[in-house]
Amino acid sequence: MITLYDAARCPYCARVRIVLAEKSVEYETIEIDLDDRPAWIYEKNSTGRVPVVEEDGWLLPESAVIMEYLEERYPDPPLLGADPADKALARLRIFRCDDFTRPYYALRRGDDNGQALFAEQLARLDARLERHAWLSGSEYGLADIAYVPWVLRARDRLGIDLGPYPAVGEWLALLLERPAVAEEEHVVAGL
Ligand SMILES: N[C@@H](CCC(=O)N[C@@H](CS)C(=O)NCC(=O)O)C(=O)O
Repeated sequence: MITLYDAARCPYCARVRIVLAEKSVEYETIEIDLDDRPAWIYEKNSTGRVPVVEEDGWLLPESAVIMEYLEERYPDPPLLGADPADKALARLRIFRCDDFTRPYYALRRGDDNGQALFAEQLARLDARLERHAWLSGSEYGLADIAYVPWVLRARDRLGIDLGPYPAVGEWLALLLERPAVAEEEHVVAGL
């Protein structure tokens, strides 16, 4: 049985929750209070961060690595396309996701240019999704899962209007048809 060291409000944990749900993997959750993290969490991950998964004493931190691990460990349904070019592109998007999330955090902190920087990232995402329905290549997959937790939180926690980004709005609507992603909308609503 997999244990997920989790925090409801953490978008990195949300990535892992979505992948586990897509693959119908049973797991137990240990909720970590991010405002008062237990000292033992450093024994699970030297950075003290969540998510971490544990399986029979084996520990794995870092959401992007965990997503790939789960993809290999539970290949069905696949979330990384069969085509090497699609796979590479999805990995590239995940690798560069920080370019999207850094401005999100700048906005959340109330940095002077946070609003403009995040708007620029949303416009880029919109342009990309106008050309291709999915970030992961020809089908929904890990890259879409990697980004959606921040888009949901931007809309529902930071009050960002997605109206000016119609392709992002359509992409999100399609994602929310998936129970694994819809569940995250509920999680965010409860924060
Ligand atoms: N690169 C890590 C980032 C994880 C992360 O920053 N998690 C946050 C919660 S959203 C955390 O544990 N923060 C506690 C801290 O930074 O001390 C990943 O992708 O898993």
